[in-house]
Formats: sequence, structure tokens, C-alpha cells
Amino acid sequence: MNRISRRTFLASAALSLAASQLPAQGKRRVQRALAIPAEATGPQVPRDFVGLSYEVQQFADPTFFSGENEGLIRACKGLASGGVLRLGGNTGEFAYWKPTPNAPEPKHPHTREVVGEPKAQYYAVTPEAVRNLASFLKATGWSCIYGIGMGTNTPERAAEEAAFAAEALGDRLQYFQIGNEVDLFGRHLRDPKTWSAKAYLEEWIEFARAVAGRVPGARFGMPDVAARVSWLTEIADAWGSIQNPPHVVALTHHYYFGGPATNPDVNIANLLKPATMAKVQEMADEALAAARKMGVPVRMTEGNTCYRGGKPGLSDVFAAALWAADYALLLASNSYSGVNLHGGTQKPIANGLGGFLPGDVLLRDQGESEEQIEKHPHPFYTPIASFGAEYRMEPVAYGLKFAGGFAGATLARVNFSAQLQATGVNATAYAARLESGHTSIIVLNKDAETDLELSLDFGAERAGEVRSEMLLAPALDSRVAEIRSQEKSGLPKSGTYRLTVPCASGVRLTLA
Ligand code: BDP
Repeated sequence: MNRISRRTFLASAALSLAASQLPAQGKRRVQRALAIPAEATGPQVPRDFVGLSYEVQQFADPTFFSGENEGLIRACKGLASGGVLRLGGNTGEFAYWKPTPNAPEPKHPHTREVVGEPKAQYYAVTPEAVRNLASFLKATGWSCIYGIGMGTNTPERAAEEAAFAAEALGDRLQYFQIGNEVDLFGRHLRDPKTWSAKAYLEEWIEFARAVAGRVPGARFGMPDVAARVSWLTEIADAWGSIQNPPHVVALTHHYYFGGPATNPDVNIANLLKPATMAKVQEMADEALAAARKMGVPVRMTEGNTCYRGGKPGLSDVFAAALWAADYALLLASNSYSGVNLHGGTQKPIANGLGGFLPGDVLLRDQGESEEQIEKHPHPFYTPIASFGAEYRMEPVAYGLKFAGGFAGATLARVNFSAQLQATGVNATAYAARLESGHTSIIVLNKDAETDLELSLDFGAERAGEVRSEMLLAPALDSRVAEIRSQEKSGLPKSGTYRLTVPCASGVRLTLA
């Protein structure tokens, strides 16, 4: 068999999926030929491209990130080998370092109580939590971007915590980040009349110098802005005038497609439409220009589908898987060093948002019972959900994992997505040369109704076996996702391979 047709896909999928779980049959089909180059001359995707982001407040339970938390360790390893765990989030600004059990709680500076912003509920980060984090990282094979608060912290305490963390985490520590979403500090942590990128930079340098004073060779990612990527530009422009600047190794920003859950525009059609990715591209263009000026890469250190804890029916369904795969690969093709999708458990996320998740309000309004509501992951966007002691990879995590198949690979410098979208289908594609030397292509058909029939031209001299995997679910709004290996086949002598990518699915082909 030298061709995988839609029927073949469906037939092999049917071996273990119930008929109701097959991908939907498209109402339309479009055909397109793509020439896959033998050479890949685009960016190299770092091996540790895939990452997760968690609130610092997860530390309040030192058994969470711990070498003993087997369920979470298994889930992280299932998502990516050698991923990056980023700690930060709104709650990071309300943590204080408690070096010994008897150390008193410091006096906290006054902050304004603002509805929707975290309440000034302070909690301690302890040596036990940081040591357990080290054992967790060892067990998972992951490394860490360690967040230290700036909003209510002092440079001295930040330096003391950093010294302990650097020692405990050793080579598992990639770099520190000081301050989370500093572009929003004017809301509740600083005077909005005087707060600016310049004011932030002055303050940040004081913190970073204090940390570098205690941790020789300390590395930093910054500014970790919520949305204002123009701050990266301002920082890059100002950087040259700083004497002996701290060692910054990445410029970082966050990204949420939209929010909150109650916003009707935050829906599957808008999440998946090409204009959404066009905006991502604009943001990447600006971030990259700043990063090039500073000679560092960009990392998207915290993001997801919908801010304020996610939206049920969007963040926790298969549409989020296709979004995550596409979003991650688009950033990889823009030379990003990685993507950390935000998540965690209910309490830290809710605390960081003023006490509740708007998604729960939405479900109650829609008449769901408390029992039904509990079946959703909390927060709704979390890539790894915990239900009691069980940890489960959510659809969004399957998308990230699918894209993570290109970790370590070199991307082809061809805009396949533009070629596909020219046919009117909402699909994207990325090709790469894997570390093994094999060529691989990922096609994401985000279209709800159109199947895509591709003729992939690999060139006549390329022979060999074709392996394929599919990212699938019964429908865009299904609460499940799966990555399924398909039967192997051969590449015809012509070098042209016909592939059907059903609507609302992803396919990856690898020539071996
Ligand atoms: C970001 C915060 C994070 C929140 C998230 C959200 O850094 O703590 O959990 O958004 O709104 O602004 O869900």
C-alpha cells in the first residue's frame, strides 16, 4: 500500500475507536500539491521547546512539585522529554521567602485591592518546597525557569531566595525571572501615573544586581510582560546604555488568545481562524526584532487559550489541541526558544484572579450542576488536570505534545500555511528535518467542514517508509484528544504521496 487515504485512516483508527469517535466527515474537500524540500534551512527547534507554566503558589503545597508525586511526573514525561517548567503567575507577586521555620513574615508594602486582581494573601516559599522541586525536576528530566516576585518583594529577599534556589536546583535551573506581567503593575502594585517600561527597568536592574551579587553568573529572562510587547522594544533600545548589564539570556512575554470566559467572542471559530495566528505573527515580529537587538531568543513563558482561568467548551476541548499545536509551531518557525502553557490546580489560579474562575460562573448560568462542573478541569485551560490523585493530559496538552514532535528538528523555510490557505481551507503545515535526518511534515486542518487532499511531493529520489500519526477527536468540541499512530506504508517511486487530512484533525508524516 503506497497511499494513505481518508478511508485507510478511518479504517485503522476504527480498530480501537468506537464509530462515534471517528473524525467527522467534511462537507467539502479541497486539493493542493505541496513540494517538500529535502533541505531544511529554517530555525532549529530547541530540544526543550515544550514547557508548562505554573503559579508560584503551587509551592504552598510542597508535595506537588516533588520527586514523590508520581502522577504528575508521569504526565510531564508523557507530554515531553526534557521540557521546561516555568514558575510565576499573579500569585508570584504575593510570595515571600521563608528561609527557616521560625523566620517571621516580613512586613509587606501596601497594595491596592482591585476587583479581579489577587487579594493580598501572602504565603511562604520554603526551602522544603524548593528542594522538592529539585527532586521533581530530576525525576522528570525537565529544567526550570524560576520566578521571584518583584511587586511586594525586596532586592535583598529576592537575592536570598535566588541563592538558595540556585544551589538547590543546580543545572536544572535555566534562569530566573523577577516579576510577573510587570506591564500590569499599574493596576494594583505601583502608581499607574509613574509606572512605565523605564520605571520597571530601573527597578528590575536593582533586583537583578542584588541576585547576581549572591549568585555569580546568574542568568535572567525578562520582562515577562502580559501583552505589551512594545516593552521589549523599549528595553532593547535602552539596553546599550546600561553599564555592565545583568546577564539576560531571553526576552519573554505572555499570550492569551482572549478572555474572560464570559466573553462571547472567545469561541472556537475565532480561536482557530487564520486572523488569530496573523496577530500572533505580528507580536512575534515585534518581539523578535527586540530580541535580535539584544542577541537573545524570545520565549513565550506563560499563555493559553483564554485568560482568567480558561473557558469551558473552548479551553478544555479538542479545538484547544489544534490551536496549541499550531500556535507552538508558528512560534517555533519564528525562532522562539519555547512555549510554556499555563495551568495548575484550582486554588492557586483562583487566588491569583481574585478568588474565583469566571468559567464556573458561566457553567452555573448555563444550568450545570455542581457535580457536572466538577468534571471539568480546574482551571479550564490547564494542560495537565488533576482529579483527586489522578493527573490527566487534557486536549490542549495533546496539541502541544504533537508540535513537540519537532523538538530538536530544523524547520524548512517554506510558508506552507499560506499555500494551503490560498485554497480557502483553514489549515497550516510545517516541515522539518528531524535530528535523525528524516523529513517530517505536520499538517493541521483546523477547518470544521473541509477535508484536505494533499499531494506531497518529496522528490523522486527519496524512497523509504512513511510513518504517520494523527491528532484526532470526534469533533472540535470533544472533551478528548488522542495521538494515534497509523499503519506504515511505502513512498511511491514518483516521490509523490497522497494524503487526506480530515477536517478538524492533524496529521504528521515522517519519511524513514
Ligand atoms: C495571567 C496571570 C496568571 C493567571 C492568568 C489568567 O499571570 O496568574 O492565572 O493570567 O488570567 O495574567 O488565567
